[in-house]
Amino acid sequence: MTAKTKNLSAYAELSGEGAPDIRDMTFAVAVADWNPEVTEALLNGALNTLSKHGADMENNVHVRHVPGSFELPQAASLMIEGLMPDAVICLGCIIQGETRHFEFIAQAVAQSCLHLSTESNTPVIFGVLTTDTHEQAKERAGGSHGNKGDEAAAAAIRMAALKVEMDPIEDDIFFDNE
Ligand code: RBF
Repeated sequence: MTAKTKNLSAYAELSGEGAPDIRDMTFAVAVADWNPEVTEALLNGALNTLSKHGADMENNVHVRHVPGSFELPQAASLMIEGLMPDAVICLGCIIQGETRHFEFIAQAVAQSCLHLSTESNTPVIFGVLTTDTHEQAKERAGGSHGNKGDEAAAAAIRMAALKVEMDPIEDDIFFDNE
């Protein structure tokens, strides 16, 4: 199946990769309130996927809302500093018809998420829909094309597992005095 035809929620299966144990992993989710009916659906998808794969939803999943997608990278940065999560998921919806700055905002947010990811070595997942119309956004937020929130959470799980795998083993810093 090509990326063009694949339902976004199909990426959340994680079966081919072997499902990592995420009970002890911490996830931060930043959600933009612009186009809220879309971003709430993205949030539901992301939370369902984290829960389905075994995240400790009460203790290890932290959700914060921001005004719009432009604020997502700063929210991600603050959450990395404050919570030291294994991954951050940024959720937003930028619709071309609604702003002449569409491309500036979308590119700025994408670049900032990538930059923050590599600078902090904490995966920052770009779960932001960038569509021409509101209808297209709804199709990708629990509609006929699945849910981008599912796909973003699955990407966060895979990258968090990689981060944990590559972290220096903590045991190494403890010395046995005996
Ligand atoms: N934020 C979004 O997440 N998606 C949008 O489609 C969107 N369109 C906007 C259109 C206009 C005219 C303005 C002023 C803001 C828009 N924003 C949108 C909000 C933006 O990301 C940010 O929150 C505000 O510009 C404040 O910095």
